[in-house]
Amino acid sequence: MIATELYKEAEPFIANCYSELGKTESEALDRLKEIEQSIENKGYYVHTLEELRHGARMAWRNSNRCIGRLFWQSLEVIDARSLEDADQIAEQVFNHIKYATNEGRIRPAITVFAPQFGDRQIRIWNHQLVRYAGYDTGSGILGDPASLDFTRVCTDLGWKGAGTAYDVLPLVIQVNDDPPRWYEHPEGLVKEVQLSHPEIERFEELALKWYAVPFISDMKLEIGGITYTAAPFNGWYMGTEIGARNLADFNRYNKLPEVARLMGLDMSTNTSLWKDRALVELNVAVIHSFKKHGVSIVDHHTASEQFMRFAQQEQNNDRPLTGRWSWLIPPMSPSTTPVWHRGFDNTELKPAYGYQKAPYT
Ligand code: HEM
Ligand code: NRG
Repeated sequence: MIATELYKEAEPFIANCYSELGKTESEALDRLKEIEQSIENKGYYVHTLEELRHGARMAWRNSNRCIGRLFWQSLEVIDARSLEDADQIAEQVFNHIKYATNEGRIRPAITVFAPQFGDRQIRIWNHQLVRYAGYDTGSGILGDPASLDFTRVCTDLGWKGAGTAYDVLPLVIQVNDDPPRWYEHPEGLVKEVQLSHPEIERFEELALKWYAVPFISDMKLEIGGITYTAAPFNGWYMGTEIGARNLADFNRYNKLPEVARLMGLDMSTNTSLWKDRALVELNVAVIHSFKKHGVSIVDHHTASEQFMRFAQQEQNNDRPLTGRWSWLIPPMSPSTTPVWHRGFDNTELKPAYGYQKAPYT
């Protein structure tokens, strides 16, 4: 970004950020002078810890596709901007996983690595810090079909999975133009939940499981014109993400037929609604199992109620509420939630989390 553009982005960010933090206008103006000087001398400016912390929280608050935004102020922001070396970055990522997992009492957190500058950037190649591999075996896909491409990348880098349907992919880190480096997660770091059902005893025979924490690691964080290309963040799961998508989609783990068979449903006709009935019990199992093992999770009804409180809270604070309806409605029984019955303005505010091109394509 050229200098004048950078300043143009910094200005509204500092104004909003400082006003939200209860600082005076003269503090904001002083800071903007300093930023202007820094941009003129060096071509960039460096966020204070306070700006980084509040900026990352504002970006969550501005995430139109996120139903979990009520808790935006509780985001823990870990400043890792001083790290330059892939080994150190990997270690910091593993610290994040441990901190956030917290033996199941999940803490929303983001680790922010050094921002992009010119053609220098840090990238985490994984879509999520923890995700299962997918293999094309020639006679069907083993594991998570969503991971096929990235799994091939890992294999080409020299990684070899155990060959189960739930192999945790390695962490892949690239610093600038150096070749990417891969790291196996330390033993015992990745928490997983085995699925059981509160009434259907034989459910365990399906041997389903999922990892405890979603850590998105391929999005960029943009604050005041500065782009953080490596800034993995996590909250906790909404049950339907696992039960109505990851394990249920026909192009993911496709488990509805197995669940329906176990339940003895009539699968010869659509009119038995066997998919719908299997979907409900699979989702019951996900919520039940996470709770049973003390792992934070929210059901889609509670998440929708929390989102409506967030909407009210934004209105009370005279901030515009933005959202993308098609993402905010949960993928099962959406019309039973209040989110279904209203509309949202999908204007994209900044600071923001954004997509970036995969480094391996
Ligand atoms: C998307 C829930 C925390 C930022 C989503 C989605 C759900 C969700 C259900 C839609 C995902 C999908 O359909 O694939 C939650 C819950 C949280 C939480 C229950 C618990 C605290 C966070 C945090 C951040 C965040 C901590 C960032 C600091 C986002 C973003 C998206 C998103 C950027 C869009 C992702 C994309 O476009 O792929 N969230 N979230 N969320 N969330 Fe949250
Ligand atoms: N649907 C994806 C995860 C997307 C983000 N979801 C969250 N984010 N809950 C999946 O793995 O199912 N978060 O930061 O908590």
